[in-house]
Amino acid sequence: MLIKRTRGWELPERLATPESSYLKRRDLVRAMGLGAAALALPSAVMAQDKTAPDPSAGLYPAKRNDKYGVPTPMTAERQATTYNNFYEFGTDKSIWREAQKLDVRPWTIKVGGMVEKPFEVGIDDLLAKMPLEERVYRHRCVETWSMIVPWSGFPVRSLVEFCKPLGSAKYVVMKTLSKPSVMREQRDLLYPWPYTEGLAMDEAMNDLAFIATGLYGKPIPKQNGAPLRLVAPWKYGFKNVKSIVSIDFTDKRPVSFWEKLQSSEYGFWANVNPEVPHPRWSQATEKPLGSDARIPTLLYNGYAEFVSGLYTDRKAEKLFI
Ligand SMILES: Nc1nc2c(c(=O)[nH]1)N[C@H]1C(S)=C(S)[C@@H](COP(=O)(O)O)O[C@H]1N2
Ligand SMILES: [Mo]
Repeated sequence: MLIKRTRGWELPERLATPESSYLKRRDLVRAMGLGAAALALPSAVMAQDKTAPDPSAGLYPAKRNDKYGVPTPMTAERQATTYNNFYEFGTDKSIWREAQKLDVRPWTIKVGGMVEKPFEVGIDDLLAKMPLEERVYRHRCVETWSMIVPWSGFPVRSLVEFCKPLGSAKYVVMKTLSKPSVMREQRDLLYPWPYTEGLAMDEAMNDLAFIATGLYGKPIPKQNGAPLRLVAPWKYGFKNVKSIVSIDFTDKRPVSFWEKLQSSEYGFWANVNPEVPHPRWSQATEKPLGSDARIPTLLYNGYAEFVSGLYTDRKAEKLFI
């Protein structure tokens, strides 16, 4: 236990694994003669649909909503679906294949806490009730890689209204599935599983806050958080909890997964700000997946006009960590 405990200190370092070292690792795998499968990535990703057809496949592509802009250039699908953070399946970026072991049907979401009446809902029943649309959003990981992808899904606001929270609720808390038999990293009890994230109610009701159930006009791949994940594009990527199984309303601010591990580096608000460095690296620029050149990072990840009003009365908070 004591030896493992030091790993806790190493975690934030591993979180920051740059894309370049991941790519080098892949070159190495290829050089060792194991690369054929790695080279056939896109078809392998698509192959999952053939064995178990996704009952929601017919819902996509959804009509695009361009009210919040359509940033360019779009990241290649192959990049966004083979370079991922999903620690439940492993701590490096190449977990997409391991994540195929996740069963996403049946999938039940539990709604509880400060609501009129707790209930459960299956993902396909939920999808039938929600107003599906596509949005092209920027995504900015705290590690400084970024992407621009077309999510399909529905506003968090629609989900909140469906859950009927009490007026006294101040936060919505979402958690990832617990399943150590499949999510092997969950056997490492030094992490505060299950992955937990939350938004203040006014953030959740903001137009931009989104639940993604699709990606690139298809059901969302497992590695990207199937069958539903949060997308709050003005915040660092770690807020965007994947493979959600519970939604709770509370009047106490939740402590999220990364905040529990290292609260000096990862906080509750986690809004993107190029002028506020991470304690160990600058946040001024970012590297789009698939590109060699770094580009400037934008305040609130380019979404200030939609969200800065949320924070005018919260200036005393650590808004950008
Ligand atoms: N359950 C869970 N959700 C998670 C993570 C994780 O490790 N586990 N990683 C987060 C981080 S750090 C980022 S940047 C995004 C990555 O999403 P993507 O793999 O779809 O690009 O997922 C977020 N959601
Ligand atoms: Mo991230």
